[in-house]
Amino acid sequence: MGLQQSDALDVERIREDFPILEREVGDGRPLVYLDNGATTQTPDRVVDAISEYYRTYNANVHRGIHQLSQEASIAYEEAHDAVADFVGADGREEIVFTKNTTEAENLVAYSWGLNELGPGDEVVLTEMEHHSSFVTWQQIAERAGADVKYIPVTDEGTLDMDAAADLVTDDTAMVSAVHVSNTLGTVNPARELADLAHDHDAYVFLDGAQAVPTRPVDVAAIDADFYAFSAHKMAGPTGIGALYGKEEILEEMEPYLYGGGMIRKVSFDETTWNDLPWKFEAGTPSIAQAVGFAEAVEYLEDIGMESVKRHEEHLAAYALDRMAEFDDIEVYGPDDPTDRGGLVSFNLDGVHAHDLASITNDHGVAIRAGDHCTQPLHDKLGVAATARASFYVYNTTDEIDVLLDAMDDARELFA
Ligand code: C6P
Repeated sequence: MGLQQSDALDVERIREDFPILEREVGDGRPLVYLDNGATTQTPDRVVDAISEYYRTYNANVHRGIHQLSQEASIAYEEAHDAVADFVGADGREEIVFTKNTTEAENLVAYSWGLNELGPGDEVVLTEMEHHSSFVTWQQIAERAGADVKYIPVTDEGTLDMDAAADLVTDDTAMVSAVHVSNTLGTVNPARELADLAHDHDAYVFLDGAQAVPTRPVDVAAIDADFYAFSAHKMAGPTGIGALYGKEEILEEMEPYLYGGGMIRKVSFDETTWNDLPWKFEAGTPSIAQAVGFAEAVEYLEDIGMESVKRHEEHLAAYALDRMAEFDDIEVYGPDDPTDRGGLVSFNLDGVHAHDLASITNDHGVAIRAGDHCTQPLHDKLGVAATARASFYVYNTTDEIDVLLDAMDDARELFA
């Protein structure tokens, strides 16, 4: 396949890092992987780092005096440093490794929310939240007797910040918002949301699951109190994600899970907690995954996150342009590609998104179809499902053309 280069990245070179992209699928078509919003592919050097861990220094961390345990502990701790550095946190104390973004949301909702929220308090979400934030805060607020409000999404697919200014009041205890929407692609004004929350002495939690993989993120510049993301959406392994939290807030919070590793001293009468971030990392953690996470972060740093962002915008702009050629394609989210992450959700007239994804699959094209874990947003859009193409560093405009060609087939089949 001739590769269309963006001026931002040497895509042809990058593709060599991902042998999976050489696969053929279906009836012998080259794989066109456009489901990166769900999970990205993993470059060889991340797989190699995990493999090297298992082959040469596999041991439990923070428990052993022996050399392998020391080596594993150092790698595990340094992985926190690498991730902290990547998002502009002050240090490892502010980075808690979790299973994924979802667990990071639950950690804060259970540990902070259940203890701090009560009747009269309000949690402000957005209508475009992923279920990981939506359901978690909805349930914890209900258990705590607090109310939940939603910042509306405008017809352009952006947050209605005028409405937000009215919704966030002195009763607000938490504003929890997605940074980049996994459905609309909208890039929300993270700093503005943080300032709004802080003006009312509330905390802000930003869901960066789609943001950290695709653009430079600086949690200090945003002034986020909490910020969450998953390694598997940023060239890293599954099974690990990160919660950033301001050190002084994490210090004050109760542990989320109890057990080994998170304690300082246990007696028959009382237990005291370990230092940050270990206070929030009970039990044997995901050590190999942490090693892979750190390698993924270094891989992305080597590419450069500004370049990743420009490449994502380039592909989103191309996809939006190509789709605009057809009257029967409805695209959801902002028109301006610089206002977007590198993903496009859409529907083809008369073809259910699931059927469309099945037909594109026959062409080797992997896209996602469904509600993308944003059912309330889909209700608001008035559709049960959308199809979604989401891009990463190895994708090309040629691949977007393959998707559009596959959609021609769908038109013919359903005509
Ligand atoms: N979105 C998608 O295809 P986890 O599963 O915990 O790693 O990430 C959850 C999550 C939270 N917030 C946003 C904005 C997300 O996009 C996701 C994961 C996937 O869109 C799976 S539903």
